[in-house]
Amino acid sequence: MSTAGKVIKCKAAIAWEIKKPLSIEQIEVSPPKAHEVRIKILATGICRSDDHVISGAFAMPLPMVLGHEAAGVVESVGEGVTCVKPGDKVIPLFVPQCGKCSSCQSTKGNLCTANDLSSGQGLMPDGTCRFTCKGKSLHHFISTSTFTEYTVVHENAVVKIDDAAPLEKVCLVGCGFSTGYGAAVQTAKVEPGSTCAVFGLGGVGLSAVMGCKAAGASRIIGVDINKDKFPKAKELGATECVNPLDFKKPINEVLFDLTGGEGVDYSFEVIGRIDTMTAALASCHNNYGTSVIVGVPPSAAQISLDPMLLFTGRTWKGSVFGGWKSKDSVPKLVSDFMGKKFILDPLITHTMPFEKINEGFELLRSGKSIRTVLTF
Ligand code: PAD
Ligand code: ZN
Ligand code: ZN
Repeated sequence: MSTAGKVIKCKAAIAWEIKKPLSIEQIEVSPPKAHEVRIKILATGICRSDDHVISGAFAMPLPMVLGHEAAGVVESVGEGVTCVKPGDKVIPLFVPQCGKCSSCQSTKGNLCTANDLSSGQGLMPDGTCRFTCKGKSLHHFISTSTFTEYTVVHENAVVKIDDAAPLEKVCLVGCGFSTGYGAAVQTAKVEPGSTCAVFGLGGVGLSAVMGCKAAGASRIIGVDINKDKFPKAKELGATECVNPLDFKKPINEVLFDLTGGEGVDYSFEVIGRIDTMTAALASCHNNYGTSVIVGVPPSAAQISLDPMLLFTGRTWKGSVFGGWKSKDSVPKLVSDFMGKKFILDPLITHTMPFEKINEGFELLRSGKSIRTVLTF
């Protein structure tokens, strides 16, 4: 029996309050309105950005259905949707691509103005919600909301992928892999022979390591306070790893020592802390070094720094979703995965049923997982 046009009752993990476990409950998911798509989610990864909302570091209106790194199948479409049809395998896009705004039209940017990262309203573009639980509306998370059996997204925030793609792997193209890899190959444009430092060796940082390697970097220095992350970083391309806790000196001085007083050509902050953002900037070459902020900054945080760090010529950039224009790039990245141009398996340390979502978050917080993929 078709569910199109009807309200679907299904399970979702709800964040009612910060610093509390997610609660799995039955919710009602409204049919998609015009230019919207309802998706049956089949696999979703747990990313630190979801945890930043739970911890309160990334302030969002609650209650909310979190999750943004996923893959699924289109259940039904609203009026006027032509980009996907029921049955298509798709990836939701936490950075939409409307094709019309200045960033979509420029070759220089990817952060479509239709994104809900900067304003964090937690609503569909028409200002309403498609989820309810016990009579209360639930907010949407950054145009996606994937910790649910069914979600509704705007057509600008979903793209069809290869029918043969394994969803429990390519869900990582929806965030972690593409973000880290793109920060290196696309935002920084790492060149062959260069020296790079990646701060934070989680799922996103390891993907940045892979990007640096693919771009031909000759030295890739992994930086993490959890040395258990080092073996995998080396397996994926890090030429050496350092633990800031092993040194009395600030880590930027350690990196200068390691590079004969030059600093690295490219550094990446993939943690989400302002002290490491400044340390990563200070670690790169004082004249032509480039540092890229990938970690989500804590809401309302301010950075103060010695302007000399920038005056001498360094470049400081941010990178959201690896600088990729999402609709154009996600299907290509999935094809590249299918063509074995990169691997995702080492990033997926755990796969578990959706019901175990809180266990998945505990593994991330304790530093024991890279990516946990939840299946439905
Ligand atoms: P993760 O928690 O798996 O990895 C973070 C790593 O940083 C861990 O290995 C930690 O041990 C390490 N770490 C923590 N504190 C320090 C420290 N002081 N010095 C050195 N290392 C430290 O997270 P993730 O890989 O899922 O995400 C990393 C960040 O990237 C996080 O802030 C997340 O919100 C952000 C992100 N940004 C985008 C984007 O589009 N810019 C997308 C996805 C994730
Ligand atoms: Zn993410
Ligand atoms: Zn746009």
